[in-house]
Amino acid sequence: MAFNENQKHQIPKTHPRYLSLKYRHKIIKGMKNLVVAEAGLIAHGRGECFDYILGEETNAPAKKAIKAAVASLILAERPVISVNGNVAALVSKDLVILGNLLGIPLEINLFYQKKGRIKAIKKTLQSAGAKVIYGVDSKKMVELEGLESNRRKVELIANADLVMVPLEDGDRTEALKKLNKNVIAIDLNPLSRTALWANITIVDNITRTIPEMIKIAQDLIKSEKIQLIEIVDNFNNKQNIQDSLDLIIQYIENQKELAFQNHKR
Ligand code: PTJ
Repeated sequence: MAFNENQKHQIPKTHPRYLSLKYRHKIIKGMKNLVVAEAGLIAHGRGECFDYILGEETNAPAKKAIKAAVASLILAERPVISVNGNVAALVSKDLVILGNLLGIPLEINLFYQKKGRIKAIKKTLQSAGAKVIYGVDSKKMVELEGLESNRRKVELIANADLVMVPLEDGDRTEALKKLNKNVIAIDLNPLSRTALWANITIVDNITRTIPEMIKIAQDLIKSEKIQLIEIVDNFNNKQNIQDSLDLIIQYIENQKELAFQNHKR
């Protein structure tokens, strides 16, 4: 399987790091067509590093957070899913499916402003099947209080009661929380400011998280409101982040023993 014409014969599906390379190439392609910011490559690399020490799988704490996140998205009155360049490059199709399934609008919100980026991301989302996309018309945008970065410019997010912010830099979650909004973060770094400030933090790779959210959503949309409330009320974000950190520690401990056994020369 080729990722692009130039690399046709270089990365076979049997490559042990095929999936990781596939997503790297999506990010590179995204950067070339303006979807991904240059810094998005660095952000992706940081994510890869955390994913590595999490065992590159959706672990039990992540699954718990995903369930709580889906329940709260169904319960919310005005939820919005925020989309940046990396998110659009990696999971557009699944994000559109999730948004349609739960009736949640997608809003483009970027940290790095550059001519042509919003248009490129809009096109990517439209190719993935999105019919309505917010955050594209500057005349409809307002500014969020307490935030100086480009992320302050929002449309539906201004009035949202719950915002899902996948893969985000530091200060917006804090600003959203100060405006009494609930926040769901998807972030492989359990110690990022976004992860620590969010109400629900999913410490997992977004490429696995969104498909898992779709699966859980198909099940939870049939639930009674009271059951959904119970799921959200029983979720403890601080404990869950600490459980993720424990898994990282445990993974590294295990690898200390196993790594050389698995790579005997
Ligand atoms: O498209 P823009 O202009 O809005 O910019 C997007 C980026 C991602 C460049 C911007 O928000 C940024 O600089 O973010 P940071 O500060 O690098 O934070 C991104 C976080 O996402 C880091 O904590 C990474 O570990 C994490 N991350 C990276 N890739 C993934 C991820 N988390 C989940 N899944 C991933 N695939």
